[in-house]
Amino acid sequence: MNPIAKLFQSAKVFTWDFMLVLVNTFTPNLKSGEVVAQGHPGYKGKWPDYQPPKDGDSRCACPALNALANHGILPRDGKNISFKEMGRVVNESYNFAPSFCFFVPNYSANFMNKNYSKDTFDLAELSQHNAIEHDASLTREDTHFNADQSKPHIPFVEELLSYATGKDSEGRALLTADDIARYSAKRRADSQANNPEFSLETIHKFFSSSNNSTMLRIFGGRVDDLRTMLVEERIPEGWESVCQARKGLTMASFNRTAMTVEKATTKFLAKKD
Ligand code: HEM
Ligand SMILES: *[C@@H]1O[C@H](CO)[C@@H](O)[C@H](O)[C@H]1NC(C)=O
Ligand SMILES: *[C@@H]1O[C@H](CO)[C@@H](O)[C@H](O)[C@H]1NC(C)=O
Ligand SMILES: *[C@@H]1O[C@H](CO)[C@@H](O)[C@H](O)[C@H]1NC(C)=O
Ligand SMILES: *[C@@H]1O[C@H](CO)[C@@H](O)[C@H](O)[C@H]1NC(C)=O
Ligand SMILES: *[C@@H]1O[C@H](CO)[C@@H](O)[C@H](O)[C@H]1NC(C)=O
Ligand SMILES: *[C@@H]1O[C@H](CO)[C@@H](O)[C@H](O)[C@H]1NC(C)=O
Ligand SMILES: CC(=O)N[C@H]1CO[C@H](CO)[C@@H](O)[C@@H]1O
Repeated sequence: MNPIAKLFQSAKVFTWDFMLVLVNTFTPNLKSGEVVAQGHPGYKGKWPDYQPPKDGDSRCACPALNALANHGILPRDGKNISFKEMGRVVNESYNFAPSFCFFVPNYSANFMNKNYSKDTFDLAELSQHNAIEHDASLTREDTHFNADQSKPHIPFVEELLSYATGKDSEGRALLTADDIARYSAKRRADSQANNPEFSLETIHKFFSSSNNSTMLRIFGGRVDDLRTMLVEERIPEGWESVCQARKGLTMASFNRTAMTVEKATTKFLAKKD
């Protein structure tokens, strides 16, 4: 079976996700300012206080999860987190659909050989190489060059943001799917050329494009907000997810963006040879 089809073989989660797609289609979107529900951190753009990680705190290769710990929405030390808690806060803070927020933590529990319902983990455990974490990332050096995946590599982030060609109605810079794909193609070509241990299996290409597609679907590609998120791993003041679907960003909808970016990346890579 092809690896992406295999990843999605869980019929139960898929049926659930599809029902959420229908609910999203037939219900009005959430209003601006109400994407985070009342009573939760981030309601009306008021995020709890940001503190960068201290020595000994646990962080991972995911900027969005690190940011939740930096704001104290996940434990500030990044330790002893339950899989359910991770799913819940991703749902509440970023408006990912509950199907996604079960599926990815459950997938993570499996690669850590842990039990989804009763075990806990430290953020650093999410960075296991070639589980979800992979080579040619947009914000991290390859594990071969830097075993510490907990911090962004700022030159990559700045270079990525410099690829932005879009503009919003107020003239602010926007990263488009094609911009991300162009930079991604560059990162893959560089890693392939320079990293003797380079690997990027189909499944990791898909993960990499998924991770990028959150930059579009949750951050709207806005360069200012992405810089804050990717450099400081901080949620900007007043920020809320640009996804206003009532049940959040579904796996199906996310997949469409990921596939678009992946196709464009392949196209840009092909042009280079
Ligand atoms: C649900 C739990 C989540 C898990 C377990 C997770 C895990 C990961 C991991 C392991 C990586 C590193 C992949 C790599 O090597 O590049 C990553 C990257 C990333 N994730 Fe997450 N993530 C989660 C949720 C999110 C959410 C909600 C967002 C956005 C709001 C997000 C945005 C990103 C971005 C932008 C990257 C960077 C990609 C890169 O450097 O190329 N993630 N995530
Ligand atoms: C969650 O992970 C378990 C353990 O691998 C897997 O068997 C199960 O199918 C997953 N649950 C769902 C509903 O996908
Ligand atoms: C981890 O968290 C659980 C509650 O979620 C708590 O019972 C346990 O004592 C904590 N363990 C450590 C080492 O802090
Ligand atoms: C996880 O633990 C629960 C509660 O002890 C148990 O019912 C379940 O079967 C375990 N799941 C797996 C995948 O081992
Ligand atoms: C997204 O970024 C990854 C690195 O995480 C890169 O390898 C992948 O090609 C990118 N996919 C895109 C731009 O869609
Ligand atoms: C990054 O990679 C995988 C694949 O979707 C996922 O587990 C992780 O949550 C991604 N980041 C997302 C979806 O934001
Ligand atoms: C994601 O898209 C691919 C290609 O378009 C498709 O084969 C796959 O079934 C889709 N998966 C989901 C979850 O929609
Ligand atoms: C932001 C938020 O809380 N989103 C959703 C999280 O999951 C619940 C349960 O499905 C939804 O009702 C919320 O809308």
